[in-house]
Amino acid sequence: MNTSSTYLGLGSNIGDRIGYFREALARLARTEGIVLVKLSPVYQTEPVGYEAQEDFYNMVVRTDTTLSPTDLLSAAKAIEEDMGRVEAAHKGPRTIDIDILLFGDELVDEYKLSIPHPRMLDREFVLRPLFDLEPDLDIIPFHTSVRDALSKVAGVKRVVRIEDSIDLSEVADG
Ligand code: PH2
Ligand code: MG
Ligand code: MG
Repeated sequence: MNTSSTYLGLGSNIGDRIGYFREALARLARTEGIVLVKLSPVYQTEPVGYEAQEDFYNMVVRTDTTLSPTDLLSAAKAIEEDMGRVEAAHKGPRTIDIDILLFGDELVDEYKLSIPHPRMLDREFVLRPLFDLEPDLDIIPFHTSVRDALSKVAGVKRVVRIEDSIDLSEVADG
C-alpha cells in the first residue's frame, strides 16, 4: 500500500493543553493506517486572528499514513469531536484542533480540505515547530522551503517554546 508522509498541526487553548495533545496523539496512534513518526517541541503562542482568547499551545507531528487525505481528515475530525470540541466561535477557543498541513507533495483543493494548509505560510506557530522537525523541507506546491517561509514571519507574533514536551514513547502504540 502507498504510504505518505504527512505533517499535522495541533492546537489547544482551553484547560490542560498538554493533556489534550497527549490524548489526541494517543488516539491518532491507535488509528488504523496512521503511524506517528516524530513530534516537535511544544510552543505557547499568541492567538492569531481572533485575539480575545487564551494563548494556544501548538505543535506539529509527522505521521506516515496509508489513508487518503479525505480519510485522514475524517479521522482527525472524529478525534476532535470525541474530545469534546464544540464549534462555539469560528477560530475561537478549542480543546483540540488537528489540521492537515502537508500530505506528501499532494495538492488538494476541495470544499472542506485544502492541502497544503492555505494559511500555514503566514503562521509562525505552524512554521516554527515544522522547522524543528524538518528545517530543509521544501513545500513543493508553495515553491518555498520551511526555512525561508519561517524567516518571513518570525517575530510577528509571540511564539515561545515551553519546557514541557511530549515523548513519542508516551503516546505511540507498542
Ligand atoms: N488556530 C486558529 C486561529 N488562531 N492562533 C494560534 N496562536 N494558534 C492556533 O492554533 C490558532 C490560532 C484557527 O485554527
Ligand atoms: Mg487550525
Ligand atoms: Mg482545524
